[in-house]
Amino acid sequence: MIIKRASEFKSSEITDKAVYLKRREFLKAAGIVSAGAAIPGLLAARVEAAAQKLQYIKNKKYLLDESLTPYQDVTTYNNFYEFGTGKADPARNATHFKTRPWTITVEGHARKTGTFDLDDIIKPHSLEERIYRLRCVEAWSMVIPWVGIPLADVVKRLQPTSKAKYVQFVTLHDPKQMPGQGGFLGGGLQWPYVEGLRMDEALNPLPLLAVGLYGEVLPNQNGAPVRLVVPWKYGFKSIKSIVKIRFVESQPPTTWNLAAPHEYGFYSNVNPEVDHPRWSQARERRLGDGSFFAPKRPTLMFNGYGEQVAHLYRGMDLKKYY
Ligand SMILES: Nc1nc2c(c(=O)[nH]1)N[C@H]1C(S)=C(S)[C@@H](COP(=O)(O)O)O[C@H]1N2
Ligand SMILES: [Mo]
Repeated sequence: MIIKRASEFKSSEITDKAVYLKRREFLKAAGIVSAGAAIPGLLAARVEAAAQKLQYIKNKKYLLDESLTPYQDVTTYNNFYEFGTGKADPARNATHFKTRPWTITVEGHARKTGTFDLDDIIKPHSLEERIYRLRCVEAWSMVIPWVGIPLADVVKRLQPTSKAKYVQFVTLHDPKQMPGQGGFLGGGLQWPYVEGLRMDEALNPLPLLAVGLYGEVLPNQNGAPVRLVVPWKYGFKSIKSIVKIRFVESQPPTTWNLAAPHEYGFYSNVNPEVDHPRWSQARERRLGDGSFFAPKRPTLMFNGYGEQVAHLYRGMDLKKYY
């Protein structure tokens, strides 16, 4: 008990400090030097947007005794192919992405279907913060204080029927705003980006529908205004800028599985024992750990969330269902 309390205290302290440091870093990065320096209109607008605070409670059940990945790394090294395939592209190309008004359309086997305003799906007063690892299939990982609500709460409220065996998620399709959807800039993926979870995975307490990180509204490059965070699966399951939730009977198609079925399966559970055909998944580089050449750390089964999710896959051959 004492240990638990000590770690709770530590983590919340880290969060606050990181937010503080991050803002200083942002100001530095934006070239805003010191008092008296004139702030050009555009930069001032970006500072304001980045500082849009959220109201939330810290969920002390979801803390980690690991350092948080600095805000700077979390928001400048991204995968969001709608804005380009380079890690720096999303931060550069998503600055003018329009995230309000935003609706989510619910379709398929559920009692509550239709188009809802984002604030009706995720009530602003019900937000919580959870610190989760997220590991990209490309063997880098991050530790982030996410702000959102459990996906399971939303799913239950929409009242899926017994025919709903899977939940599919769809990203916005808007090539005018998302240059990657227009041509080769998006790496040849099929649009819109789609993802899915089995119903019992969607009802597990871990997955979050996130609207923020580090206590603030999600930066566009991180999937604003709402994205999934499924911490025991490779990062590509954590679909960004969601506009549609569908309750379906059979396993839905998913973007990376469509693009390269031998490399990316439907389940995509983090598993150090099942290598990607072109590289090992046994170790990972933690963003913000220093240089690219800093020692890698071992990847944990289910990204360290086995206690909460291993039962979902009991009896399944995880080499076959990768
Ligand atoms: N719509 C959409 N969602 C996406 C992606 C994408 O290209 N498009 N990339 C995925 C991948 S591969 C990862 S690792 C995470 C990265 O999230 P982050 O940029 O917040 O770190 O987003 C995922 N969600
Ligand atoms: Mo990823």
